[in-house]
Amino acid sequence: MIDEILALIQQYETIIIHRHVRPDPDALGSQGGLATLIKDNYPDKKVYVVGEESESLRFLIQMDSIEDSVYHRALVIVCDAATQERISDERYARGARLVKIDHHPVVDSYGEPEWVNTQASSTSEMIASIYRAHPELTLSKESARLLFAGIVGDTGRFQFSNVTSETFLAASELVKQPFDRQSFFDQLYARNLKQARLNGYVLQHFSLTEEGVGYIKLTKELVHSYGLEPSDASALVNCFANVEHLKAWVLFSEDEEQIRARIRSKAPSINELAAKYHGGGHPMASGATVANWEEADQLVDDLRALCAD
Ligand SMILES: [Mn+2]
Repeated sequence: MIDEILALIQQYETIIIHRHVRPDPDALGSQGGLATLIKDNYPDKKVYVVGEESESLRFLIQMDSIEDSVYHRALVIVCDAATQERISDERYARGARLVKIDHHPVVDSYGEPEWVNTQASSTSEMIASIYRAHPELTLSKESARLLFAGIVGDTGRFQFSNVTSETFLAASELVKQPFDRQSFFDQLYARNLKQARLNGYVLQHFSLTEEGVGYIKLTKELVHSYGLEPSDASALVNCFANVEHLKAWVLFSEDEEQIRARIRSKAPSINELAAKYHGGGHPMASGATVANWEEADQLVDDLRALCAD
């Protein structure tokens, strides 16, 4: 599969790389890491990264803005997006060829080829495996920094169960490059005072049921009262993850149209539950949306039943 994708990259003069909406470090890391891989090794090609900017992750990479006409005869590669509706920038379908690279279970098959490895911790680990399969390729420190960011983000600094020896081998190659790891970690985990205060609120107010389900409901009024936006709340999903007897947990955060549910687990798989609530993801980390707080309670009840088994 790696060779098939490299052959396609060699074949096209223009390559546009997309990833999922509301990007996390793996979405941006795999997108930017792949773009850098191509630029470093095929300097004559035109390579673009597109999608909405993420204010908090701007230090990782900034997006290109391109005309529609650039898609004509371009190769489009989508990283880390399980479904087409999650792809940022709907022009992804306008290229001459569409390729998917992802580590989520397949729920929406798209792309030819579709390279999916659900054993990989992150899409960034998959991109790093291209270098590992082809040691003749140049690995720049910028590419290493981006791919390392994606692996660190999706593994929670190498602590989640998705980490394998492949993950450490990839990371080991990446840290041979002289990027500034200390400042990278400082930037990735930097938190402003407002976020720290909201973190305190979540720790004070989350509920823990006898089945081991933890949950917190954040209304938009509450989040605004801390001077933050609902999207800022997502970073707090793991802030009570280390509490004793916790098996699975949800952070609900209300935005303008709906309530987002970020679901995590250490025991039962929760991606099917997420799918029931218009979402999906990984067995131990998924996202969903509910229309109102009653539906949020239903989701909690379903999760309690899962954890009771
Ligand atoms: Mn990912």
